[in-house]
Amino acid sequence: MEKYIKQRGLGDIHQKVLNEERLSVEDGRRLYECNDLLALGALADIVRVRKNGDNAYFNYNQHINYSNICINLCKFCAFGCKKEAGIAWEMSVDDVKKKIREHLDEPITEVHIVGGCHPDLPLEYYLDMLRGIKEVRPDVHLIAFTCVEIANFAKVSGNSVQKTLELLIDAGLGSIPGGGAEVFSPRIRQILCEKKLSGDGWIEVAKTAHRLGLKSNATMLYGHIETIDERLEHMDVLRRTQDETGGFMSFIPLAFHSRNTQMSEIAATTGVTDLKNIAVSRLFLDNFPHIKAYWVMLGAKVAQIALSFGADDMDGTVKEETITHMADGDTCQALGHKTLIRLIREAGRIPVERDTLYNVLKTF
Ligand code: V47
Repeated sequence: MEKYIKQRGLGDIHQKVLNEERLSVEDGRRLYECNDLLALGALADIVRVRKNGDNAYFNYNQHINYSNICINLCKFCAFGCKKEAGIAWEMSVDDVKKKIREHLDEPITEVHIVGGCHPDLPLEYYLDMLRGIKEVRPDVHLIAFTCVEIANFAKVSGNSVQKTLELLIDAGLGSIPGGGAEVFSPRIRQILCEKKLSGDGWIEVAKTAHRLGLKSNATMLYGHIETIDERLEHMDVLRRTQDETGGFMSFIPLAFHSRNTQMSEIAATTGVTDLKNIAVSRLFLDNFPHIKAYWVMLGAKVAQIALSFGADDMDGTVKEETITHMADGDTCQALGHKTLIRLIREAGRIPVERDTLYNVLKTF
């Protein structure tokens, strides 16, 4: 394998990986420019094994998208809409509790809650939602509200981000999902989502959360108009933040789905691009414990193959997802744990059921 990687001109990067030396942005660029996927996979696999052995994680989770009403109306999003739009919805706390009750007979350990940036729902609504879920299912971990939503709650309620987070934690918030990061580049944000919280703002919320003891994830939306340098810049900001706080658990590259968005002319990402983003992120983000291949966006087959390209996590059972599916993602709404276990086993990995914070619950 060493000879093979050397022949692809990546011998020096291979040496750095073996020595556990940090890769530079220039190294990252060379990795993205390399079209030998197997060489990239072999390199990324070294880091995956070092960090996670042969474990590949999944969890039993349920997604709840409580409202799609959003003031940002990002060009890449088919989910968010104005209050007046025919497709707008807003669940009451009772509706959310009903969704939780629907799955009470299943061993769900995590509820993942995300919505749009609503113009006027009061902070009390979100606090009641967390408390309400805990009433129905006290043991469940609540990974809820992206950094962008949390900044919006702070703005609408007039509280600081720190105070907002403290109130959410009191109400049952357990950790923060990685959405809303998109690509931090101001150029991209100006073109795609100018109303959205800036990259700096997103990082500030994540840092505040980490200071309060919360763990969080980070995403990157790729496959639209971003350049390779913008992807690397995004990951570099995350890597520096992680050096400072250590609060990130996993990085999740999200493949852009263009249908029903204002960018519907953009073709779907290819398998090569998907696997490259998994492999390069595994190599570049040396201080992130986990790289997640989110099957909802990658499709179960590519997500399974991603386990040989640096990923060690497939996310979970999900149950019902609307963000990708409104952009016509063609994966199903839920995967049974048996399917996840089979996908992981056939990839040659050990299926490990985890909780949100990556504590091992069961090894299969
Ligand atoms: O913030 C929106 C992205 C994110 C589209 O933390 C789109 O474990 C593709 O962040 N095509 C929400 N992506 C999903 C998310 C997530 C998913 C799974 C696990 C975790 C985690 C986080 O989806 C949004 C946005 O970045 N998104 N529209 C689209 N058309």
